[in-house]
Amino acid sequence: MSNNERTFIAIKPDGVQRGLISNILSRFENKGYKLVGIKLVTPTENLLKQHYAEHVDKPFFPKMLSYMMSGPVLATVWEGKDAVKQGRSILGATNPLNSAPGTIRGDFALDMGRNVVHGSDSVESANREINLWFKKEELVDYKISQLSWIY
Ligand code: FUP
Repeated sequence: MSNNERTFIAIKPDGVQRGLISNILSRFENKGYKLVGIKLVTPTENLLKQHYAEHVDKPFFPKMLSYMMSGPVLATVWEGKDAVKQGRSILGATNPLNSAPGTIRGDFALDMGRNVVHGSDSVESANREINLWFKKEELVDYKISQLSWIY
């Protein structure tokens, strides 16, 4: 168990355009996670092909690519206990039909192709995705004293 596990969470173009940034960031802050990286990026095809390497040959990939390139994405990195698993549960299931109310997708999404957010699905993919989207010097290290109420 470590309190400094990191996960990559991205607010996709629909989430940014719909004005959901502050609502989504609040959920991670409220839970007790520490923001250690944040930037707006309009992803290139090359970046997305690496990010979604496992999906490049899937039939839905071209549509997903144009959706993901349609505007800025808010790329974030959050740190804290069980960040990857907790991050996935804050997001809700990939398919909004299965995502519970109270989760981000359960509250804001109806369509799998417009599901508002991305979150790493394992510690390994988190490390890979963080390195892909961020340079080392873009990630910060700092202490939040309030965290002693959470841990
Ligand atoms: P996730 O780990 O939640 O990002 O989900 P997946 O890796 O299974 O899928 C990646 C993205 O592909 C999802 F956000 C939605 C999209 N997708 C489709 O648009 N259609 C599909 O049939 C499957 C996935």
